Formats: sequence, C-alpha cells, structure tokens
Amino acid sequence: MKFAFENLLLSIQDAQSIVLSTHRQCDGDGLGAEMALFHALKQIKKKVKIINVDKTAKKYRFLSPDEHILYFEEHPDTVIQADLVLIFDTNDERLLKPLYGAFLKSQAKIIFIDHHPRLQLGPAPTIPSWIDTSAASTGEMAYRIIKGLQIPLDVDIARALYTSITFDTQLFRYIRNSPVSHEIAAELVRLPIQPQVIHKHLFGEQTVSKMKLLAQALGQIEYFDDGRVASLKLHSEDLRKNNLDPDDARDGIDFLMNIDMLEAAVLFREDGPSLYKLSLRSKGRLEVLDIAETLGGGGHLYASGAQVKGKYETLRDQVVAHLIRSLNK
Ligand SMILES: [Mn+2]
Repeated sequence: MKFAFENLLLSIQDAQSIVLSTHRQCDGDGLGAEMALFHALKQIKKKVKIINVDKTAKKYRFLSPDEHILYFEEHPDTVIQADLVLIFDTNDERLLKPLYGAFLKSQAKIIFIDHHPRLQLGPAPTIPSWIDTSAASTGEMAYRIIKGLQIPLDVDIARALYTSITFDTQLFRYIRNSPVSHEIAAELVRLPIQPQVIHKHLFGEQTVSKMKLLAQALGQIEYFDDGRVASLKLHSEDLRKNNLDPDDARDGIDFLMNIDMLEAAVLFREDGPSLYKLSLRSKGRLEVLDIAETLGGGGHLYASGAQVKGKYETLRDQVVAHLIRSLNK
C-alpha cells in the first residue's frame, strides 16, 4: 500500500500532462477529489484536465464543474493526450464506459485511486492502483496526495476536498470509526470555504417536487421479513419530469435507512423498459456487495449498486430473498 502511494506520487511528479476522471454519474466524492487535484496540480504547473463520462448533477453547481470539466458524452471523438490518467472513486473500468476505451487508446499510464474493495467477480484492475478501503472518502486520499506533493491548500482545493469528505461520510455519519475525516475537515474549515453553504448545497436543496415524488415513492415501500428488509421503486421518467437528476433517487434509499427496524434495503430506479439501476444499503449486519457483484455491479460492503435487466417482480424477489438469506446467516 505504501509502495502504491509512493509510486503514485512519483508518477504524478514525472508526468507533464495529467487527465483526471471519475465514475459516470459522478457523486460529491469523486467530483470533489478530481477537482481538488485539478486545482492542486495547476499550482505545480502541470497540464491538467478533467474529463468525465457524463454531465454533473445540478446540486454540485457551486463548484462550477462545467467550467472545469470536459464531458465525453458531448465530445465522444475526443482523443486523449496525456502522460497520466488518474481515476477517482472506482476501480471498475465498466463505470467509465465509453471513456475508458479512449484512455486505453492513449499512451497514458492509468491509475485508479479508490476506497472501494477490488471486485471479486468483475474485471480486476490490471494496472497499478492505489486502493485504501479504510478511507472514508476518496477526498481523504486526494488530501494525502496533495500533502505528499507538498502543495499548500487554497480555497478551491479546500472547498472541493470538503465536498468529498462531507458527501461520502454523509456529514460525518459514516467515518469508519476513524478520526481522519474530522481531522482533515478541521484543517479545511480554517480556510474561508463557507462549510455551511456546502452542507446546504449537498443536503439541503430539497424542492417541493422532489418531496412530492419521494412521498409518493415512500408510500409504496414494500417490507419483507418483519420489516427488516425493504424494497422501493422509482422511475427515472418521474425524476426527469420533476426536473430532478437521476442521482436524486439515492436520497430515497438513504431516507429509508433511517427506519429503526430496517436492516437492508434495495432501490430500483427504472431507467428504461426492463432496465434498472439498483442501489443496495445495509446497516452493517449483512453485506450487500456480494449480491451487487453477482448482478454485475460493485461498490462498498454496505452500500453497493448494479445495473440490471429484467422484470421488476422477478428481480425484486431475487434480491430480497438474497438479503433475507444473508440476514439469517
Ligand atoms: Mn466514494
């Protein structure tokens, strides 16, 4: 691990031009990490670019992503020219399709920087990666890189790192029993980053239409195994109609996990006919990574996801049965 980190620093120091990226439908963690590195690498005069698979959700507008990021879906003919590509918050190349193909075509060295466990069933990264599953966010890892390169923090870097850390820990709820998230945050908030404004953007921008949609969805939760397992379904089309991002569906399952009896839940976001984005959550008594991997996805032990095709009832029954089996093991 130490070796991987030192090699990573050397690779960055050696590279003249660096491309930064993260998984598709980026979240606050991957976005914050790449933007922090972007501002930091500019300081040491690297030629640096962020290229993401697809557009950034509206709630991250406060970081001005559109001014800094090239979206591959809008420029699919982009030829990547770089010495080094750093990919944050995933080690699953499938989550960067079709951009990953363009990375492979370039001569660049590719390195994953991630806190998700390596996939057991999916494609294992054959390239050198720095993976630290004890990190509560990729932002924490980006912070260590910036410190390792001895780049002083400025407001832009601090704001982006703070976004990563608060997003992935959900405002310090999920800190992996470590003081590190708080320690880094304490250093960041000494800069004028207006942390309360960031909290509001990340967690406090619920609209009336979103509340209506969530209320409707939450009214249709199905419970199993005496209320210890729940399943919820949302339509992407409904999100779109209400001017919400697909990403907003996640709030549904996070909200659900506040129910005291519940141990695990699954959210089916219908993205097309018989096409679902699954999100799985567990409070810790059972793991939900194995089922996600079985379905061709990945993630963390207690928060995972996959994209699946099939009939809703069949998929739901399959996933729910698996969750109940794991719970009773
Ligand atoms: Mn993350």
